[in-house]
Amino acid sequence: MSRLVVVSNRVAYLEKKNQSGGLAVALGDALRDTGGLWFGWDGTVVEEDEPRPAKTCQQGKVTIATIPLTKQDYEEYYVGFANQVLWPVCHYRLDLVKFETAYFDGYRRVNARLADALAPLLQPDDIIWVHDYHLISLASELRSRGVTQRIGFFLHIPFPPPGVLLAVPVHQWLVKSLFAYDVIGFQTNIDVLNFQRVVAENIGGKVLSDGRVMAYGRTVLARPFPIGIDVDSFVAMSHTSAAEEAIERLNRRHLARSHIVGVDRLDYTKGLPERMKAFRRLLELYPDKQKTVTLMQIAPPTREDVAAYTDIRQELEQLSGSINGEYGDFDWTPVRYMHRNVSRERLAALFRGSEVGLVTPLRDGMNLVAKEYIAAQDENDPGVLVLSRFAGAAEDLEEALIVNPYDIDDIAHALEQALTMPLDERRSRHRALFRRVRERDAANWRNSFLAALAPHDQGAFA
Ligand code: ADQ
Repeated sequence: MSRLVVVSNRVAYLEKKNQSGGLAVALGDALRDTGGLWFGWDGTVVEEDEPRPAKTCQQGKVTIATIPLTKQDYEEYYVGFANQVLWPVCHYRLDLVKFETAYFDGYRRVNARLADALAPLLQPDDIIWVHDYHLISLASELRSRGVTQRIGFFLHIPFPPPGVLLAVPVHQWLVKSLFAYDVIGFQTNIDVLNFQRVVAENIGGKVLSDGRVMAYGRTVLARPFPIGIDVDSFVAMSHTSAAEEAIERLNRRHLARSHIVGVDRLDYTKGLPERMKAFRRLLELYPDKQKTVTLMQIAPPTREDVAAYTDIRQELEQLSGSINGEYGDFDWTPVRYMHRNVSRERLAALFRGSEVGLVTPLRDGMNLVAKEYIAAQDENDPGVLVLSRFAGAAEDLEEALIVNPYDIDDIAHALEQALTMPLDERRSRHRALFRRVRERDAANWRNSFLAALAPHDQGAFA
């Protein structure tokens, strides 16, 4: 029986409950069930630059193996190439790309180092599942160290169309690196089509009718595997007595007001300034909403070493301050804006206690918050999801109110529609959405990816 080896940039410690970040949440859920090895960076930055073996520890059925990064690695690989080249490019933000040769060298160096530390831990029957844009070249590094096991890659963020990807000077190298995997998983059909276009139009490869792609002498499977959430545990969390109490407190504190909730990492891709402007527009266009509705936005800061992230923090503080100054009253604060991580139980309660879930990224691989909001609702009196058409989740969740996140008026009208939607319509939309969220849950995502990756004579994992 095969052992599952998961590799991601950051390894999340499974006992930590209130982490933000979709990857940590989704992988924590997946590994807790199957067990196996989870390998990656431990999140620390050290001064010295000497090769060191991975440190391991056991958490339940999962062995965690980690290495630190040096300061130079952190700056060039993580802050540089991963977060100032790949992240903005994959989110179609060429204006924010800062390509430097040193960043690219750092990226290759760290992937090689990770391969050096991982290769000795591998067993012949392992199945290796690599996650996300930090580790595109890990498989080719492992292959050059003699690793022949099946290796799959899942991209959690969007894959851009050729016109955007080609702006990265090393785009050919990136695509070639992907061909060292056996299975390449994307979130949506659009991402797969973008990848197929690059293969067919830019690198002289071929797309086969069964979804496989051929180039560089290899044939690999490239398919969508839309990520989901652990529905049952989220439903259970939103129904605990602590959740009921939190909802009651929320309602008591805010009298008979409706709540709109947004929960995102503080990232320029999440459309946060546009969202606040849309809320202001709602109050402007529909004055009857003044004093009756509150926007609660939770946005813990991330990647504060990248300038674009500090800029957005300032912008949001100014916006929420100015909306509260303009519209607030002694007994009403229109925008409540918080920068911290919140426990998952509390989040579930907040989602359940809010009449509208507002999820308006400018571009997002999937967006798990949209799915969590649906899972947390009371089916007899559910809230309404307002969702960006540019979130991967919109491919599936078509009964949400789908908006253009760049169009402030469109969002404001959708908010009004959500706040006044009759109960029957809310219930029927929620029923359809909940069915979809359940069908495509975390277990389905993991099982279908691993079934595609497993050697053909095996299906199970030890
Ligand atoms: P993210 O960009 O991090 O993930 P998302 O999918 O919404 O975005 O996941 C965020 C997760 O963190 C959710 O589970 C949410 O509940 C949690 N979270 C957010 N803010 C929090 C807070 N203040 N306190 C506690 N928890 C918080 C990336 C991609 C997404 C893709 C996921 C998974 O950008 O598009 O859906 O990976 O593949």
